[in-house]
Amino acid sequence: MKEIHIIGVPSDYGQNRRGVDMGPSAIRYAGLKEKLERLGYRVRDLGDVMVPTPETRHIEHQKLKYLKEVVSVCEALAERVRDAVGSGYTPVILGGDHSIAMGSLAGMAAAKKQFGVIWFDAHGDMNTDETTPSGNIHGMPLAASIGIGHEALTGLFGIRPKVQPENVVLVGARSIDPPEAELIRQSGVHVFTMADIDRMGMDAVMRKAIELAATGTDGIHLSLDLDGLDPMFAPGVGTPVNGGVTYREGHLAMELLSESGTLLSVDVVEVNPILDHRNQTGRMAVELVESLFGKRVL
Ligand code: Z70
Ligand code: MN
Ligand code: MN
Ligand code: MN
Repeated sequence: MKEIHIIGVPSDYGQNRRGVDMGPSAIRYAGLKEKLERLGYRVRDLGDVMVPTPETRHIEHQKLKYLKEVVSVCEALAERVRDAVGSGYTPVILGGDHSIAMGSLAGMAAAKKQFGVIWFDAHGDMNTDETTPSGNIHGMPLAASIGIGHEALTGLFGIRPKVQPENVVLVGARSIDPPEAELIRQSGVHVFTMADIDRMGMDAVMRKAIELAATGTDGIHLSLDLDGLDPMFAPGVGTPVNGGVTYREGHLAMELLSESGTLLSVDVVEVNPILDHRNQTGRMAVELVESLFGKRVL
């Protein structure tokens, strides 16, 4: 069985609400390492990527807040991911806000010829510095990773694009800004909204998503934004959006991806312990990762 490497990225530079920087702690505290070991894996925790303290920094760019810090954190993460995957390990990356996924995907692009991405999220994360309503870079990482947006983000780690849009699938979308919707339509990424999940069922959606992300690639990176789940099950996120994926649909999605045998790497992002209730969202994150790595009832 493959060895798992845990990498923490305690960064909240991609959004303005402090608290997601404590995500890696909350997820570790919920027993991530022990529970993966119980499933039979060798697990190494590599600790955290260095993240500068926000109180020592200031915003230079209103449409790309904390650009320098986001880029430096992502490049440091990219090196760790490239080295882990290059040595045959499976990285489990703990955010932090979703901007860190640009680093995960940069590292994957450096290690693999071609890979697919399943982007589990209430949001599209397909804004650019020209469409952003907030200036928060966590609303931009998917666009940047397929080569759309400011060159400081699209050219991160010297690779552009990180992933081909035809191998990218959004799952759980229900909150998209109008100009962002236009970019999504033009980009060629695949989208299964909550309405699609209601109509088709999670089983059919995930089977299709896995096929789209895996076709012609070496495997799949899962980018798991906890706000994709309904706030009933994951209240500790910066931007809760009603009408999300249920507890059971979430586990089913992880089980199907696990059974496909295509998983290369995963990031778990946007867990905010300050907004959470007794670490419910941190525990949910660990449960989903257990299903993703093969935990079953019987
Ligand atoms: C909005 C923006 C967002 C969370 C991504 C929201 C972005 N579309 N929020 N992830 N939690 O500001 O770009
Ligand atoms: Mn996101
Ligand atoms: Mn989101
Ligand atoms: Mn957020």
